[in-house]
Amino acid sequence: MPVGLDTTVRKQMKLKSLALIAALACGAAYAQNVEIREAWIRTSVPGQNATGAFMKITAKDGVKLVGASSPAAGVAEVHEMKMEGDVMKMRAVSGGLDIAAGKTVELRPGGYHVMLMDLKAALQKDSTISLTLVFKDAKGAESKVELKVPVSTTAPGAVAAKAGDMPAMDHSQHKP
Ligand SMILES: [Cu+2]
Repeated sequence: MPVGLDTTVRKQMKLKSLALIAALACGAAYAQNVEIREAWIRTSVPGQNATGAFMKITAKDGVKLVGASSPAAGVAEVHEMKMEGDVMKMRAVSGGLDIAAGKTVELRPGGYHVMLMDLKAALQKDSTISLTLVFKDAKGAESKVELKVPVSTTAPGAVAAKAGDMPAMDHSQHKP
């Protein structure tokens, strides 16, 4: 009886470690399932406490964006903007932002964004900021995506589409 018990325990332990390896392998493949394009972080001026990170997120399997972090910010949160009466209000997305399978969700000014708060320094144009996004799959397993995000005054798509308008826009946004 004691021998049989011992074998059972050992079997369970083996199973557990196999499950862990499977989870890790899954996490790696899963991170590749999440595609992030056109990420950018808006510049900030000295003394400014917060700014936003924007991007397009696509996932082959449905996921939720549940969190973020960056060495440039004390706090990073997934936010949404919503009209409440005549007032545009911003708040943390509770329970995570749904990224439906195969659909692209755009984080953009005036909509969903990753809010970087408690900024440690002004974010200069053309610098690069590390940003980590945390996703959760349907089973609740978390995975992280590490990004190097350019700091800019406008979205990368807007630069390409409105090249002619850029100098004026750049200038106005550079005023401290
Ligand atoms: Cu916000």
